[in-house]
Formats: sequence, structure tokens, C-alpha cells
Amino acid sequence: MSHNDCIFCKIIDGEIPSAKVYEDEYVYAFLDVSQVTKGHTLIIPKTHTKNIYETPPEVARELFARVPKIASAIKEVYQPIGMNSLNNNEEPADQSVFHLHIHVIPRYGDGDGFSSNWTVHTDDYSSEDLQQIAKEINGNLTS
Ligand code: DGP
Repeated sequence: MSHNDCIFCKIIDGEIPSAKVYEDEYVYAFLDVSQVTKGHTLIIPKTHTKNIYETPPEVARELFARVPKIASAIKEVYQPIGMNSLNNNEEPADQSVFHLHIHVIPRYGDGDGFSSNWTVHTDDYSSEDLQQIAKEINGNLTS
């Protein structure tokens, strides 16, 4: 089901041109127009879903099932030294297009254009804290 005003739905429907990497019944994969590194690909479900929270398991299953295949093809052709696959959800986490997508970004070494910057707070959490947090999350699983 495609959504009016969704640019990725328009890409799937061919209304907006894209550099298609792969397509089947469930997913569409194409080059991100803002290439972070050569081969940076977006993999999207054909079913419109806004983000990870709203994604039914069967849509997630088909989407994630295609990631290894596409990542491996990128690896094969460009021989990157690493690969990041990631998904942004909501604006504060850098989501700018509200149709679920997985970025697959091949890595070529320092200065290749990608940086993931995070600060670890290992000392702030005891093992009891970790057990408690895990329990709280687990207690809120719905499906
Ligand atoms: P995100 O920030 O995680 O929501 O990523 C959205 C990506 O989509 C961003 O890296 C740029 C890319 N993008 C946006 N519009 C278009 C488009 O019309 N064509 C293509 N190929 N990519 C697009």
C-alpha cells in the first residue's frame, strides 16, 4: 500500500527515478542520493510503514532477510573493509524520510565519510542496573 506524499513510495512506484539495486515482491533497494560512501544503499519494504515501531513482524522479516544478500553484493563488487547497516527512527535520531529504511554503508577506511560517534557509560551501570533495565524492557514486550 503506497502513501501519498511519501517519496519512497513514489520511488517504488517509479514516479520518482532511482538507481535501483534490487527489487522483488516485498522490498526495493536503491542507491541513496546522498552517498556517504560508494555503494551506500537503502533497502525499503514495499509496504509503507513509518518506522521500526510501526512495522509488523512479517514486513520486518522480509526486509531484514534481504540485507545480507545486498550487503554481500556490495562487498563483492567494491571490496570494502567493513559495512555498517543502520536504521534511523524519528527526527531526533536523524530520520528524515518517514518510510522505514535500512542504510547499508560500505566502509573504506578513515575519512571515508561515515562516522558514528558514541560515548559509552559503562561505569554508570552496575550489573544489577543492567539486570533491572533488561527486566523493564522485557516487561513491555507486546508481541
Ligand atoms: P534518513 O535520514 O535515515 O531518514 O535517510 C533518508 C535518506 O534518504 C537520506 O540519506 C537521503 C535519502 N533520500 C532522500 N530523498 C531521496 C530521493 O529522492 N532519492 C534517493 N535515492 N534518496 C533519497
